[in-house]
Amino acid sequence: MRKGIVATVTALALTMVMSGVFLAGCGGSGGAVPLELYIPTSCPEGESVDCAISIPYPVALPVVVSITASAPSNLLAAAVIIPAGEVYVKFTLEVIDDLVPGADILLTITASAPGYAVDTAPFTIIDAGS
Ligand SMILES: [Ca+2]
Repeated sequence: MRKGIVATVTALALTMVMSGVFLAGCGGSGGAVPLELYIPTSCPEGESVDCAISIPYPVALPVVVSITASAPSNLLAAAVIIPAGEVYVKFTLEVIDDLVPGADILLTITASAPGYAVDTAPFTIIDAGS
């Protein structure tokens, strides 16, 4: 029943701690703690890409990060969880081939979590031409 291009976020299994690594721009400015979304700039239909989300320092509770797309029909509801005490989680963004030729689609992917500043990244779905 899928229509158009669908991207799904899957595979939450792999986690790692970026010990001692602090990201640029995290200096306290009084604002919310920033999320950092790491995502390739594009992915062809039918393929998947490795992505990650991080926070600047570990916290005592898991951080549930919602992943959304600027065209909601292109991204199934997805959330990734940064485990308690960790600052980093990897996930996979899978772009499903709709088997219909069409133009490439530029999306904005947004990561958000309560108490954190959102992060966004551009992401182009490259049409497979089939
Ligand atoms: Ca297509």
